[in-house]
Amino acid sequence: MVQEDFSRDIVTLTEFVIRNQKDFPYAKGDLTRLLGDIAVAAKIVTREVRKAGLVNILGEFGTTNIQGESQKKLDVYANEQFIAAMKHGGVVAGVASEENDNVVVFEDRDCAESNYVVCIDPLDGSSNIDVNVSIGTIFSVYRTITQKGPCTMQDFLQPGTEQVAAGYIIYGSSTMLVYTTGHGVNGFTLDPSIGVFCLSHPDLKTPEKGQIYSVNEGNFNYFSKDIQEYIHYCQGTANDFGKSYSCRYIGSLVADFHRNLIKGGIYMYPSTEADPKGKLRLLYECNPLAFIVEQAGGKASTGFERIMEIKPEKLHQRVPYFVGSIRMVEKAEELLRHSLSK
Ligand code: AHM
Ligand code: MG
Repeated sequence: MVQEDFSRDIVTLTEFVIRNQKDFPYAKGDLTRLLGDIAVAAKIVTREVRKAGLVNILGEFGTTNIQGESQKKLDVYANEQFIAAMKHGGVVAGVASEENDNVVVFEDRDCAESNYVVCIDPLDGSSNIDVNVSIGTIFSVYRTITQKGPCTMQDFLQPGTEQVAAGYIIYGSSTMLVYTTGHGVNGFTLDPSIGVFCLSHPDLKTPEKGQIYSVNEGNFNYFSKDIQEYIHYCQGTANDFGKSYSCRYIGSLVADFHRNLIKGGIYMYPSTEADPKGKLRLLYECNPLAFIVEQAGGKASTGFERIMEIKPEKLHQRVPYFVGSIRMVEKAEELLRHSLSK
């Protein structure tokens, strides 16, 4: 008799999350459901991103968000898709989104009694939407603190150390979903032929040091002397490699972060005179990527303190951001501290 070989190499996202439910000490099945809902919304957004240019989804929506940034049609579309996916899933009590002034509280019974809230940047890198450059989604999951009834603001204003899961989706030459629950980082690539996220980057670790620095150097003259000094360090040869680093800056945080995570590097969005808090938002940009980078062996800092230890004061709070390979972030911190002590 011929023995059939039914083995296969593919591990799907769903299979992987179920297999690792033991890593997630809370209600079994809820996180599986939540990640599944996020994955479905990511596929819907991928579909729209892939046909952008062919259909009428590029360009301005004609509104601005609370931060005064004009909203693109895809920003608004992605926001609706992710929020709808989480509302229908029934395991999320509310969502804080870059695109909404206030938190969206789900009041129906299933949601109100659920244990999680999500902070999300539904489509990061908006300025790149219209020009066919990689964009992304960033998300962060917290357990609710509010005991009874609908979630409240305090559920969202928790330090990053309280995150129970975080991840991002990159809509690049392929679509990838990368996430952590605090037990390492795993990456899944969407196989478009079967419409399934498949494990492609198991147990991701970021190099301790790299040769890439990512910063908007157009702001150089507005950076403080110590930041300028660090940039000069990156451009010089007095480092472990004896040659200047490469500057790579896409202007899509997810894409810059993802490249540096894999190759080794540092991404910076420091404060400027005009923006003493920098540009990036703590809750749905900095904290989730900080959780991921730390789980991958890297570091995320304001230059002076660990990002994940900041106690948020408001929803759309901004912080200066240095994230990436541990030795590179430490070097930036060293120069910043040094200048402070002068
Ligand atoms: P967004 O959420 O409105 O897209 O803004 C965040 C983006 C990041 O993706 C990117 O790293 C940064 O803003 C780029 O800003 P700048 O154009 O000032 O360099
Ligand atoms: Mg953003």
